[in-house]
Amino acid sequence: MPSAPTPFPEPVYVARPLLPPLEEFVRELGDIWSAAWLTNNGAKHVALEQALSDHLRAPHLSLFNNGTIALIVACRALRLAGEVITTPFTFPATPHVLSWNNITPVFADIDPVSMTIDPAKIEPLITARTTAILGVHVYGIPCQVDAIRTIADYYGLRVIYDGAHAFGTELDGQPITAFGDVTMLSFHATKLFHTAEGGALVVRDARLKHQIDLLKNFGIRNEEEVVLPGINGKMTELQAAMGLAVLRHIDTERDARASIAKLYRERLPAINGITCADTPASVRNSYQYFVIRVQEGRARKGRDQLHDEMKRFNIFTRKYFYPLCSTYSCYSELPSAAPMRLPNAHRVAAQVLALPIFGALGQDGADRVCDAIDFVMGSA
Ligand code: T4K
Repeated sequence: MPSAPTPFPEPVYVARPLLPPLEEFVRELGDIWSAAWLTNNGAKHVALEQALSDHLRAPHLSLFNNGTIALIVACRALRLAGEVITTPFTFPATPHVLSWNNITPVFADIDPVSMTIDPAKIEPLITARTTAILGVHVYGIPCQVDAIRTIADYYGLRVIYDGAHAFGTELDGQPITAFGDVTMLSFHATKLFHTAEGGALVVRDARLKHQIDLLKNFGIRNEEEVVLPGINGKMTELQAAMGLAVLRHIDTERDARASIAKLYRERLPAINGITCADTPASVRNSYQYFVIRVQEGRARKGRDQLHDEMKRFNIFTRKYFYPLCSTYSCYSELPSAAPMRLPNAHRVAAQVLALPIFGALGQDGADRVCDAIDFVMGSA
């Protein structure tokens, strides 16, 4: 039997924030100190909103303090109510934003390959109370946007996309934010592009952006008029400064992640029972996550065992997204949450494992992750 690979000296997580050179961040902070302006649409906020609009080819983009608040505001701006059809295979924030708007999430099963909401499962769930479809571009893999649009148009529904993982994703050369009425992006520290905490909404017209900008600032139109029951969703100048510094480095980070993903794809399918979640050829990958699927029965060990045994090598993989949102106690009593209605989601959630993917891991680090997986899956 081959000897066990050497553990990493420090813990290796699935994500590690892209930290720009400290002096670049300090330079940005210097401007903030000079201006004595810390939040409420300051110069850094204005500069980042413009820079991201250009970078993402998203003319109507509105910054937020985090992606979850952004999504809550998106539901408000579109005046959603009643029921919204969504996926159970996602981070808790997705159904929770519906609950925060007094909307009932209705779970539809996912496509077993793309792992995004299955359009064929949406239509039977539409009722007189349905107001929208909330899809998630999970791991940056786009939803079936054309099929979803066709259903939405036929039934007069709105379409929102949770694009928390889809920064820079493109579909057939078009930015992913071009699809749907609203797309949310997350700029959390663990994301390819980040502002420590942060997010954005991208919409299709200036009128809706104006409405969203009001909603994220308490509904204040001017010193004497409050026109909507808004919330505080504002991004601070410190967050925006981080974003401006990070944005200068994300192309290099993307390239480094692309090399790691290539290496994983070359090595891992050789291990029995492991397949790599892949983005279709028509898609520009966000390189936000690298996810494998462990097929019980074909592999010598199951997903959970692999996850646990990797810790021995100081590698901390994550079961994104297990457990399914439909199994949380706050949702499990919903008729749409019954496991028999969501067979693909249950199967996929039991198979997925997110591996470390961040530039600083390097080719050598990625090789060592593969060695560890190989060893765990090959050993008794
Ligand atoms: N929709 C979807 C589909 C999402 O995935 C998310 C967030 C949202 C909506 C909501 O967007 P935001 O409101 O967050 O903008 C992490 C992130 O906190 C969360 O933003 C993200 N999705 C989710 C997939 O991952 P946790 O609970 O797994 O975080 P945590 O603290 O365990 O961090 C993950 C790994 O990253 C750790 O193993 C260590 C490493 N890490 C983390 C932080 C914070 C670092 O190395 N440095 C750090 O600063 O949720």
